[in-house]
Amino acid sequence: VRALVIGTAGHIDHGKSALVRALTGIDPDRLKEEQQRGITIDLGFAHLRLPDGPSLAFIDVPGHERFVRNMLAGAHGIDAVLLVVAADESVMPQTREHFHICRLLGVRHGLVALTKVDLVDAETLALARLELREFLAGSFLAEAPVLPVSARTGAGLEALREALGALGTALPARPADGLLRLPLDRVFTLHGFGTVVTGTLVAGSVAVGDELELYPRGRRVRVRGLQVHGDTHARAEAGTRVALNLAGLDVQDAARGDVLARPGSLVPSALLDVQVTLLPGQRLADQARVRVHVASAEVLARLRRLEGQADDVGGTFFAQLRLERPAVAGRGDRLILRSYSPSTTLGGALVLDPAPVKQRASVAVRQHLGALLDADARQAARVLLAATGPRGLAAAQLAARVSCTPETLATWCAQAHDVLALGVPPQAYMARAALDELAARTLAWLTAFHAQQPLKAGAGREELRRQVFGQAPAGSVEHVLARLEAAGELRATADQVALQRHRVTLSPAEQATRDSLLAAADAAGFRGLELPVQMPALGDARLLERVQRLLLAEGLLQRVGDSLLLHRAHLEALKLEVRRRWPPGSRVDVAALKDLTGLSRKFTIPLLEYLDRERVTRRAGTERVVLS
Ligand SMILES: Nc1nc2c(ncn2[C@@H]2O[C@H](COP(=O)(O)OP(=O)(O)OP(=O)(O)O)[C@@H](O)[C@H]2O)c(=O)[nH]1
Ligand SMILES: [Mg+2]
Repeated sequence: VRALVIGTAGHIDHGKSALVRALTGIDPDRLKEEQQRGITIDLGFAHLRLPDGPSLAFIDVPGHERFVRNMLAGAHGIDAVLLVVAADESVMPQTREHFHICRLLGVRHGLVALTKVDLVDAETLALARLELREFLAGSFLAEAPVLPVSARTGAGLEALREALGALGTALPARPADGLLRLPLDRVFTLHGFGTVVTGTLVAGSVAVGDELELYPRGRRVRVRGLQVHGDTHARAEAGTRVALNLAGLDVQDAARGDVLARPGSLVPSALLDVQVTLLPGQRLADQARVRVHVASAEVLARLRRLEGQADDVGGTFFAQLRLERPAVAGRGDRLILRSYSPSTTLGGALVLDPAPVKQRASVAVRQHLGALLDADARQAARVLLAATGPRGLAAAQLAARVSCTPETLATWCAQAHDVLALGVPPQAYMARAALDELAARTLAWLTAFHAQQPLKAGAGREELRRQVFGQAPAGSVEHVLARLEAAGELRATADQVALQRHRVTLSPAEQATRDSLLAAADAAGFRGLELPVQMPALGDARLLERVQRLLLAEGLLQRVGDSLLLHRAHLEALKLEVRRRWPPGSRVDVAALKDLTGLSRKFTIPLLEYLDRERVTRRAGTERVVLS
């Protein structure tokens, strides 16, 4: 069944609660104080199942100007507004304020109930109608039905029910595959159950047994039970009012304003990039302290203007909200801004990036925010990746910042030719342009390295990673090196990287030393040269050391054991000979190798260890097994 969440709106005492009760039979004024004083203080809830029609959930809000903050805790998630105007008073201050709030929240649908018609004559009623039409002209309610009703006599209630049913049928269901978000509007204990929370499921779906995270507190909870309008359900989808019984949470550890979502799916942030829309006549200076209503939460913040002048009246501008404590918002959320004291509604804000970096006013920042404003979630992911460059973004971060599931993001990015996913499943994303930049930086860094270290065959891979890929996500270095290698730009081994065109240039003395060292190693056969190479005949110690390192880097000499240097040719020959003599699975021991090489244990043991390392053999007790 299509579920519709309807919020009341209207001036104090105009009959919102009475109308909800007359429609549903449920008194939304549940607090004793409300019943005694005859006013609504906090949100009230009621529901109505129309025969063959949608299921209607009502969120009844207080009209008193002092309780607008409570109204906001419920108004953020509504599908449609029921604007209640008493025929005897017509449009009043909170009629205006609530209506403005609905517009700023992006509410697109609704009805107008012109109530208390039993108190007025036809002429007054006609006048009220006229005033309302004028008030609503040009707004989303301009064409909405205005239904005369009386909660006292019941007049017009049937027509109102029908109109609500028609509205519910006409509205498309909210997509249930979005990123689960349940902003809490009530937290209480129920005897025998423990902690119960309620809210409007604004996106995604939730089921009994789900592990969720309570944001921004970071607590893990489990859904023990789920109810929709008092009935037990196994799951609920976006657009419904839900009550969850939570395991692992004390009632004092949650509050209105907290948000339940999948673990790791949201990023609490004290910064929000927004586009502010001021109400006519309002102004907001740079650094003004404001109350920000983010879904059911209220947070104090400083507003940093990113464009326009402080004394501009009304209008729209980019800004960054610097919250006094972190909140979780979604991209595309609409916030309400109210003045710090006295609290009046100044305007609204559209969230462009719920977890940005600190921004200062500049042309570049305005362009960036302009691009985010025009983008859908998929394009927004690109814009954010372009802005972070070689740092890339962790998959969970990016998904949270564009408010989609990691799975959806992975699908989009797999299709995008300009985005690279790193890891399976993707752990991070980068713009391909940033990879080009990293590739260029790698080549430049290697060029400089070779110029400084002409005798080194290559640079350490780890050093390259540290110097060039320091901030880049894991996996990006492998990706860039593989690409450059495929393009014939460089050669890379497990721990060394060099430009393809790099050749070690040796002085005549170095060249001579290189030749004699290689010749000596060749002559030494399996026995090798002992380290440190002490052969004054080959040249001075530092020269020798340098050339030896070079030959090691080139792979022409290799280390065996702690102190032997062998010529690569002999080691290759040894491997071949072992394989020739002993088929895979044969057992080889020190004696057999002594026989093959004609050398003592001192040499054969390191040689066997070398063969193990090269995976020619594998140690098995005191022997070796030859591998295939
Ligand atoms: N005669 C008449 N009185 C009504 C009607 N609807 C409500 N009232 C009365 O108007 C008063 C206010 O009604 P509520 O429903 O509490 O008004 P409200 O808009 O919910 O007020 P707040 O929640 O405090 O903003 C009550 O005394 C109601 O009995 C109606 O249709 N006709
Ligand atoms: Mg009320």
